[in-house]
Amino acid sequence: MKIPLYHNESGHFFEGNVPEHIAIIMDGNGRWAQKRGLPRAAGHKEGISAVVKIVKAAVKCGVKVLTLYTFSTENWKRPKAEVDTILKLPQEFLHAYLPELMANHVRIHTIGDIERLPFHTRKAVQFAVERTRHNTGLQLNFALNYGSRHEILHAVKEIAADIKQGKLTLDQVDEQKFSQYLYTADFPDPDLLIRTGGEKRLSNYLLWQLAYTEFWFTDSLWPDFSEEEFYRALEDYGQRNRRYGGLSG
Ligand code: V0D
Repeated sequence: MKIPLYHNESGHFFEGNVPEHIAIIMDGNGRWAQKRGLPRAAGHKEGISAVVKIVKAAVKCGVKVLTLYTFSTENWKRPKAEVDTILKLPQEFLHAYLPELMANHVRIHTIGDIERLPFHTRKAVQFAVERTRHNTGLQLNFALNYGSRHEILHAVKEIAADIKQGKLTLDQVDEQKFSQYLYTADFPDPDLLIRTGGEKRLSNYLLWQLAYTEFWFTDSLWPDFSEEEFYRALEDYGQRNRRYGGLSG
């Protein structure tokens, strides 16, 4: 069924099903900077503006959950100076935009192994999670030090430990139970995955959760990704016929 969707101040207007949960791989920040002769870090900073823009657009469209890939377990392999700059971005972002997010009722959460992040990063993020805990609007998840295979292995080990301790039986382990051991336990699976920056791969992102997800790719580098293009992705999603492995229509 098509739900008449949305129109904004610029009169933009379209029909379709709004994805409840959107996951985004925000790729192309470093390349955006290099193309301009700037250090890669400048691209990451520019990426923050795009994050705010897209969060607000998602709020307007009535998206319920937005999960952004901000730092993967593989990103530690980058030059130390770049990693250090990236790990200061949450503070920068929250200092500039937390009041606006509060005004928009956004609730912040993280997925990933945040214990391994520097104290200053963790502190800033945990403060934001705490501040926004009672907000009831868009659920905004930042994947921080996240890797999907690690998440899955971690779940397997926790399940094994619970079975060993008699808290769980092998018979009880089904897909739904397994999902509860993932970082995303509280959220529905993503309906739509957007990847910017031209690459067409998953890069160890939400492997279990993306089983039936629709994918949408663009060559736009993340700092250039616009509200308009975001709406195009939603419009495109709204036209698709999702089958979940079965047949319909
Ligand atoms: C760099 C483009 C916001 C993608 C956006 C530590 C890569 C800018 C956050 C953020 C990053 C995270 C948690 C939070 C509030 C904001 C962020 C990182 C990178 C990795 F509570 N942008 N951002 N975190 N980039």
